[in-house]
Amino acid sequence: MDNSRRDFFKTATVPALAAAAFIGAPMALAAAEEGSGGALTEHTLPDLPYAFDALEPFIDAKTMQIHHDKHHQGYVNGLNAAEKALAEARAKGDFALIQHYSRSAAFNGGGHFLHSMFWKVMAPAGKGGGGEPTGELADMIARDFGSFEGFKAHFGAAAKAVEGSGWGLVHYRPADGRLLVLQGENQHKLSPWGSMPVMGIDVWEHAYYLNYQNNRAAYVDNWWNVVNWEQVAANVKALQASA
Ligand code: MN3
Repeated sequence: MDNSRRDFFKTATVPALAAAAFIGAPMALAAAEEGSGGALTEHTLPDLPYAFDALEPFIDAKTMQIHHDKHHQGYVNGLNAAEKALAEARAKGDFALIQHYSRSAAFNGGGHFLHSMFWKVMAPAGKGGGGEPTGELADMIARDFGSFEGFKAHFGAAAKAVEGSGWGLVHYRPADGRLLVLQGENQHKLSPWGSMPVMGIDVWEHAYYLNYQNNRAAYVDNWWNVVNWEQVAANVKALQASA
């Protein structure tokens, strides 16, 4: 191997994607070792930006602790394992388990991405959480959904009606600069290409069952009290800036 190629393997770094900054999920791209199958990113669990009990009474401390420390950590571990297995498959030229690890990377990657966003688009009620969006975000919502009340009705209905485990989501679509309300199943299904999440509510049972049991609708209705609209607006701005 010539020296320039060797230097590439030792020093190559790739600028962080806009999505990484926008979500705030900690990750570090390591330089690729020769023969390793390519660079690996180490994903790590982000800290919660508030205490476990900060969202009470709307989301209880025990749910937040288990959700962040156990469920989200599980997706981080699963994503790291899947990406490592895919690199090992490339190194060996053995793709016998390609379907398994591709699916696992999508599921766990979706879980890590969406939970990293979820913690940040919430804040304690009355201290950054709740109320209504203002400024440009308020104008976009009125333009794209008719009114804030229309948006809330659409989003709430979508979140309540997700079949099984999933998410109510708001995406930003750079091609026409508008917001979309979507349903997501599991951590990765039903999402169209070409748009990015800027806001979402986790409606897996692990997100609400201790406090609300089977009453997902009450959890979704109460969630408006902890939405951090400033963060949602910042997520939209970050995507507009990177488009
Ligand atoms: Mn969850």
